[in-house]
Amino acid sequence: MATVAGAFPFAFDFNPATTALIVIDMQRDFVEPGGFGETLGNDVSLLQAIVPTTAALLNLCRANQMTIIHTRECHKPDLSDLPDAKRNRGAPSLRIGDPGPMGRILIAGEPGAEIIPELAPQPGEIVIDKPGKGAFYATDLSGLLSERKITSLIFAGVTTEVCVQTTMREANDRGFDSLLVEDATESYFPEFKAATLCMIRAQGGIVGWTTRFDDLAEALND
Ligand code: C5J
Repeated sequence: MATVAGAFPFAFDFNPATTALIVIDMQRDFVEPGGFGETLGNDVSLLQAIVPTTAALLNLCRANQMTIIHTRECHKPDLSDLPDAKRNRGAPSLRIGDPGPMGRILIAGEPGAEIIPELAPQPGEIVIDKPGKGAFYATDLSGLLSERKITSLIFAGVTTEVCVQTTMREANDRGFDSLLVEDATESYFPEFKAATLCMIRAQGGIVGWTTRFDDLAEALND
């Protein structure tokens, strides 16, 4: 067992053998200029700032033989898994499925839907393509976790208040203990990230726990 003594709202105990790291949607479409995030009017440089810590987190969990899962928010090329409500929402300069500088926006197999090279999955790591914001919706994630007897989840990725928070809430309702690494997650809106961290750990950890990367590393390196 390991204990993250500095976690909020209180210490987080976990067994690395039954814990998975889930890195949410660190895709070129969200993190690099020219992708979906920028078409929505966002400053993607904010998200680029967490790449070194997220890479260190991946390496820490790999060194501790933990299950590693990466997710990608993307849709089938025929858009059969894209509800009109999602495609037509808002006024982006390019919609999901439209051709952009990195191929069709958020479409599986296109360059923009790939995970950024700095955080590329290694052989044997699980990659889940998801059509929703939550990683449990319309995917094999539940089955993959139960096959591996996973009971705790460590989260990183983007964006904090959308796909990360949605997936943590889905995980919480399914009985997983979830820990979010504060400096390995980011939002285009710093105030939304701050609010999400508060919401997760409020009321005695109503959704889960949060921690700084260094406190998690200390727990695993002890
Ligand atoms: C968004 C995500 N923000 N990965 N997706 O649309 O959070």
